[in-house]
Amino acid sequence: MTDTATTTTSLNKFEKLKAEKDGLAIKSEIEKFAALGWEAMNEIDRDHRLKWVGVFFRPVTPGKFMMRLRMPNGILSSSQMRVLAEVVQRYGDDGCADITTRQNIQLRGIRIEDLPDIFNRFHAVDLTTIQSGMDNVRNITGDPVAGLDADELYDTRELVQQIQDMLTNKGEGNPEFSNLPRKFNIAIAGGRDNSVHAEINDLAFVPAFKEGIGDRGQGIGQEFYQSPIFGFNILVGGFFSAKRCEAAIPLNAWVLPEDVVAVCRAVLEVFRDHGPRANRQKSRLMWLIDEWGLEKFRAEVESRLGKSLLPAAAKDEIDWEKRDHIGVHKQKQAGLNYVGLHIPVGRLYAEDMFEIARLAEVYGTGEIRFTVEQNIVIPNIADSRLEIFSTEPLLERFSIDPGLLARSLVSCTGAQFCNFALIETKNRALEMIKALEEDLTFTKPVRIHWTGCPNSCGQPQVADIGLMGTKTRKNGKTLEGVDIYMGGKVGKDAHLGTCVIKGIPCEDLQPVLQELLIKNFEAKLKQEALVIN
Ligand code: SRM
Ligand code: SF4
Repeated sequence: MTDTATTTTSLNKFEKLKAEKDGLAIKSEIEKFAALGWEAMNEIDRDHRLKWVGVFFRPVTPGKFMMRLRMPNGILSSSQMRVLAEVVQRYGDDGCADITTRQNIQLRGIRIEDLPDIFNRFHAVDLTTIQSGMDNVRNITGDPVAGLDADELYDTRELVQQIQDMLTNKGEGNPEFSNLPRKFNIAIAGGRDNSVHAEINDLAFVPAFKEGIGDRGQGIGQEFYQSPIFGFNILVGGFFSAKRCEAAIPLNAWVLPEDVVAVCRAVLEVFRDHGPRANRQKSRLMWLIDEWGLEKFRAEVESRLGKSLLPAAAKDEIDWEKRDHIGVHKQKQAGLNYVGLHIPVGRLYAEDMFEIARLAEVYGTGEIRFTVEQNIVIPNIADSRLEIFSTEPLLERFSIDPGLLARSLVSCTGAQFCNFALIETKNRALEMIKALEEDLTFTKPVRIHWTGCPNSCGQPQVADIGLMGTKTRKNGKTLEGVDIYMGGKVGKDAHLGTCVIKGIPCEDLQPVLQELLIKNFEAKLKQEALVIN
């Protein structure tokens, strides 16, 4: 283990609890906890270690846990969706699920006594929650239309799965990577529109062609290629935290697809063994890169990899505006379509989940995909089935043609379930969008992201308008409020937005947003539109 980790004299609380017992050890104690009940459990196991198996104690709803799955590339089958639906159905009004900003899903209302049964059911359909929380690698994101998009440069599905298998020992748990200094995010872009937000990941791979010289694994410049060959430029160090947000920076390295898994392993080994562990506010990968400088970091990665990395390709292939995948789109397979359903703020109930599984089977091939915008894509729907598909009642709520504001709305969990939240987000976001769409007309989508606290799970920094929960004062009273971010750009030339207005009380937010939308995003008041017409 690391020089930094072992020589730290005052281990923080989390390093201590990891040093006492590896989080994965909890796997063999689930039956015991189920018999014991949540109130009798040791608090450290209950509140922290259970996160290594994706089970999150929720202080806001004690006794009703959240389970975070892993969905490599955001892909699942209808039978997996049905199992997830059965799990939340059991909890009636307490049970629901949320599609996350990492193309993933979380289940709510879970009771500890049901965990052994739930894990058995998951195992039977190849679902895993392993290492989805605490100091582990989060769900690995890939292109949501991988293998479907005629313009894609690389089908990310297999690579994402291979990385997950390596990191989690095929879902069984891998102690090699279960004690990182902090969480870690990995993304692979396969299309031209950077649909994974590569720039906000600790490690990201973006498509790039290398001219002339190639390397098939024996060192630099071993082979000469007449035509450009495909690979990925590597970005490192992107992250958001309450104290600091950074876009990922180029590592000045390019890899062939077949080397991506090895590069992930090498980067993670370097982070695990040298990443700063003393202060949890300063332990994401970028802090190590700051301390060492990019050259030393790159050299250390190469040494773990056992070979040199080629310099980055001069340009990457991210040259499109970002798509949202909502609506009907032709696939590269003749006669087939993928259809994006808008799931308002990603919230699903058991009956929705059963219905989505049914639609995917009846009209598609049973496959379902999640996007980082918390929506769903159903692929492989034949041209001849589109019309009847569009009459399905579920599409009245999960529209394939939502309003221009609603379609890009993203929201983190917020106060309903998250104890970090400074404000309620999801319900408020929905009400606000409804009110704004009632008053305004739009000519283009505007991406509004809500996040309940500075942890930024709802990624306000990538939005056209980002709203970050805060507490603010008005007339001597403390109220729920937001700091407003603007200027986030996604797709090509992605960059982060910044805070432009601070501390607007939520009760005063609607007119402020209205004005921003009119001034900056070509929105018009409906009244005004009527007058002009
Ligand atoms: Fe997050 C912690 C929810 C994506 C940055 N995040 C949490 C916790 C676990 C806090 C907690 O224990 O209550 C939240 C669980 C609430 C709940 O009950 O749902 C939580 N994060 C989420 C999700 C569900 C938001 C959503 O509604 O979609 C996302 C789950 C993704 C997944 O499937 O794994 C989620 N979180 C993110 C992202 C966005 C991303 O990855 O693109 C970020 C910013 C990017 C990043 O991490 O660099 C993010 N979450 C954080 C942080 C700040 C990390 C830091 O370095 O300080 C925390 C707090 C922490 O880790 O200490 C946090
Ligand atoms: Fe919770 Fe804050 Fe993350 Fe929202 S941003 S889910 S409130 S930790």
